[in-house]
Amino acid sequence: MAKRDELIPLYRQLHLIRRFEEEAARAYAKGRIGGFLHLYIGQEAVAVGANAALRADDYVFQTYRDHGTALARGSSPRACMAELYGKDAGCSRGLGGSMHFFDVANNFYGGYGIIGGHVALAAGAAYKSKYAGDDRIAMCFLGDGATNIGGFHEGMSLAGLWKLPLVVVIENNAYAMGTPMSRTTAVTDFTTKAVGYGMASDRFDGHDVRVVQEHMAKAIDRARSGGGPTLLEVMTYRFRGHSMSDPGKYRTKEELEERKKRDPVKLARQALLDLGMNEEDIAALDAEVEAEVQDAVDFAENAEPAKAEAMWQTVMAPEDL
Ligand SMILES: Cc1ncc(C[n+]2csc(CCOP(=O)(O)OP(=O)(O)O)c2C)c(N)n1
Ligand SMILES: [Mg+2]
Repeated sequence: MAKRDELIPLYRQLHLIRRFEEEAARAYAKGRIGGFLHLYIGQEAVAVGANAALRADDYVFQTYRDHGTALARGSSPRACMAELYGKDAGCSRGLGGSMHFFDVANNFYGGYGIIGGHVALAAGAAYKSKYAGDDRIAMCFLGDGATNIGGFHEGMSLAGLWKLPLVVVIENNAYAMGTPMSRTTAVTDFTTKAVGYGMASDRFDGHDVRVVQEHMAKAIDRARSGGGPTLLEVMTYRFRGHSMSDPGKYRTKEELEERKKRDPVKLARQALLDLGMNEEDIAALDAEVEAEVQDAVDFAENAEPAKAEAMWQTVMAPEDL
């Protein structure tokens, strides 16, 4: 029973992220959302499993594929959808869009377009924790393609040297845009990179949310208890293109279909059934999620556009900060 009760909110989050992004894709195709839109569909168990192991006051950083992480952290679907629509009620006041979600209240610190550059920022947050003597840890998500930028190595180097409470999570979805890992990286196992920085590491499958939660918890405990940083490589896959404009010609239909057999939302749903939850109760949960996503779309459609003055208010720190 306990296992089932623990899985229900995780399934709900997985399903919410999936449905949120499916509706975002639809709105994008209708021209309601401008700019870029990078979907997390297929990778949801990474963000949800991680969040289940984190504390609400831990610091979380992500690259531009950030919707799932923000929603898992607890950002409201309304504020997230409004951000995609470029509305003032968005989590970045409509100024950031898809790539730049930010939600201080939920300790979600972005949303960055410069891939890998944010590892140094996350190391900074972890340094703050150590310096202040609090026990908040920092978690930084990045893609397989982002490990070759300077910021990644700078952040890793200081984290290892100063034994910072940092967990660096490489979401290895096998591609950087259309480029397979074999063409970007000389090693096949990212955890070997941890050795050079004196960091612990772990590598695991990212499709079963419970497996993710379990492995994340170990790394988080290590960071929180003064054991230093960890590099995690989570094996995952994105079911959609890199962005909405990617026809995905670099992979075969067969590869995609094979990978979809390990859909994290379906796996969690099946696990609930195996744990004795009945179809009707799951359908009721799905209906709740459906209403929440529809409400977010309606809210975003009707919200006020981003305001020019917000740009000035957010460039300079307010005097009372
Ligand atoms: C410093 C930098 N160089 C190049 C780019 C262009 N770019 C955008 S996404 C991307 C690939 C990222 O792949 P990965 O890190 O594996 O993330 P994924 O899209 O698979 O989630 C690149 C090279 C960028 N945003 N920043
Ligand atoms: Mg990738």
